[in-house]
Amino acid sequence: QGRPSYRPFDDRTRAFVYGLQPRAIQGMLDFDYSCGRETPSVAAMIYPFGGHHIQKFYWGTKETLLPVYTSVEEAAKKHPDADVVVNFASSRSVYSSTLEILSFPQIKSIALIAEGVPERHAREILHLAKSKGVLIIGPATVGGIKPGCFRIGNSGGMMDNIIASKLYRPGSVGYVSKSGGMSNELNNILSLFTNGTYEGIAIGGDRYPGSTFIDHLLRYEQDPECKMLVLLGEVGGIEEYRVIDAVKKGIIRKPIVAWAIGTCAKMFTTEVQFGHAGSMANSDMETADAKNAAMRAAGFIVPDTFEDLPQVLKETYERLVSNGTIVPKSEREPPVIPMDYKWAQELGLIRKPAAFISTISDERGQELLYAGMRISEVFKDDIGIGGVVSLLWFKRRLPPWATKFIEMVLMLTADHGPAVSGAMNTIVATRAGKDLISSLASGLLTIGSRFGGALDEAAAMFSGARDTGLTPREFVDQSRKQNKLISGIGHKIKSVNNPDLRVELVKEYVRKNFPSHSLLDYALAVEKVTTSKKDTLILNVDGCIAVCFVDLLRDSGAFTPEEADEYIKIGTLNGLFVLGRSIGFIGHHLDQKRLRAPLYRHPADDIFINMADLSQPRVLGKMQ
Ligand code: Q5B
Repeated sequence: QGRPSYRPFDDRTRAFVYGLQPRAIQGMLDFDYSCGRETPSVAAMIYPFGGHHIQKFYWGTKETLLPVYTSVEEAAKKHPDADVVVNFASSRSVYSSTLEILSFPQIKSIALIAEGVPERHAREILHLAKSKGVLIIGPATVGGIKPGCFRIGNSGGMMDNIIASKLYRPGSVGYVSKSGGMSNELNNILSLFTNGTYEGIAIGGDRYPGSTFIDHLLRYEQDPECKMLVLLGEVGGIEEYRVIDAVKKGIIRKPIVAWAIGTCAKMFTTEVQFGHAGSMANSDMETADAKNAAMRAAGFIVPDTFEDLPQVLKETYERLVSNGTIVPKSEREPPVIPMDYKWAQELGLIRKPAAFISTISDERGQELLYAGMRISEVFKDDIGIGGVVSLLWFKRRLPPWATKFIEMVLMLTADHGPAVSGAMNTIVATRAGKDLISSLASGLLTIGSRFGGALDEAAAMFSGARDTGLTPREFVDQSRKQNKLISGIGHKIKSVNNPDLRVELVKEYVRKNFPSHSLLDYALAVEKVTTSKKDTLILNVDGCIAVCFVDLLRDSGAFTPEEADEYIKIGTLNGLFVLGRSIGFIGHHLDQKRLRAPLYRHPADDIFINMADLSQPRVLGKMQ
């Protein structure tokens, strides 16, 4: 990409992120934006599962789309400018994915984030990468950061940390450390005591990192923009000695401040493994003290303690400024990075009205709640489906006689044979090849004011008539005058002589268990009037359930009069029929499926088609 080999990342670097890591990618894009980059550093994601798609990210306050490819090949073909891969593949798949990535010559650097990569795999990757001249950072690392240019994954921490450490613009100090956490600390110290980080790499704590201290320090040595080096080594391994050798041989000549962490190891009576896989001294020369002494002897600037590191960094930096090696640039205003909504909310900086209010259930805690009742309690108290309906529909526990009544209604209305309108439509839809939900919906959509959906209107009409003091006869006469059918009265096949036993069961239960059933009594008096005219004009199942439910709402003591009226108005009662009959409709659907029933076509001889008055086509509009 026209970059010198010592500078693998600059402000035009474009990378692939291997794995679905939306948070890390958003962090990289926020960093890019803070640096004033014109194009996002992430060209695309590579994720072998789930198909080719796109994902949305923020670019400053605006939004941008990034493609997700299923193969490195496709990504490389579409984005020949990308030469870095940040590989988030797990320890299980990092080996195979990195081998695949290495087969594309356009890729010049790979950061391996996974921890726990088998050492054999790490060494094989390293060997192959070396032969192809590819820089490997990691495994077991956050990666690194090139202020003002490019951020590998989550390096540098949260955006407020990035801004505080002035990583949105380059400084003059190149460092290399093992740990990502210590890198953050260094970024902070360098921003306070020097003009900041030029580039910082965390090589990772494994025994066989893909690149080591010397690889990066040699790059910094060659890079004219990097004026001062920092090495933050640690107990274990001998990589620091390779740097000592380079300094001794004059290959590294830039001032180098260094410290090996782990000097406290001598306090322990046995050898201690410090966090990283490689951080254990296997010989005297691998101790932090020995390394610090050797580095000091070779001419490194080594503080007496880690606490003195900021002071020696400051002195070294000021010396480079005074001898003109570093010319400090004027600071630019830190960029304003839009804060993530969630984060701002967590900090209590913003508030927003909720788009929905919900008051019946809550699944956010450890246990699902129905109107405040734990699901385990629902079963412990054995409240049944009637109890669940009372919680979710009425937000309260109704007395057992009421919940039993709800259950009775659901059982009574569950089905009324295949001939009723809703069951027919369910069956026809099933036989047309529709699935369960579509067939059920087809049946449910048939429920209307004449079939099954007369409960609310019946409740309103009967209670309205009784409340305004109409006698049953006056009510019937008034309805006739208004040309209105009384909802809840009349049935296609049931009559005085062929009574609907479902209605008888409801009446019997209500008379026995309800504290009062005044509206039922009123409705039965109305029925007397209507059946005297025609014996099919009985109080039907819809009407009977409706008036009894009004008695329940008004006289159970569980509802205020206003609540009782509201439940009638908002269509609660039809819900009882809908819920109950869904059981039957599903049964009819399954029945037809079991029977392998073919497509239904209504026999033509059962349809009277009359187009006599259409024998001459009608002319619409004016003919010329
Ligand atoms: N007349 C139910 O009609 C039906 C009258 C009336 C005053 C009335 C009809 C009606 C109100 C709605 C209602 C729920 C359409 C019914 C249900 C669930 C089901 C279904 C199942 C199940 C029946 C004949 C004469 C005419 C009419 C007069 C009729 N209804 N007068 N108030 N309500 N009811 N629906 O039998 O003088 O001869 O012109 O709309 O409550 O859906 O099993 O099938 O579980 O699935 O066809 O039980 O009553 O009667 O319309 O020929 O009328 O009676 O004015 O008088 P029919 P029509 P006239 S339960």
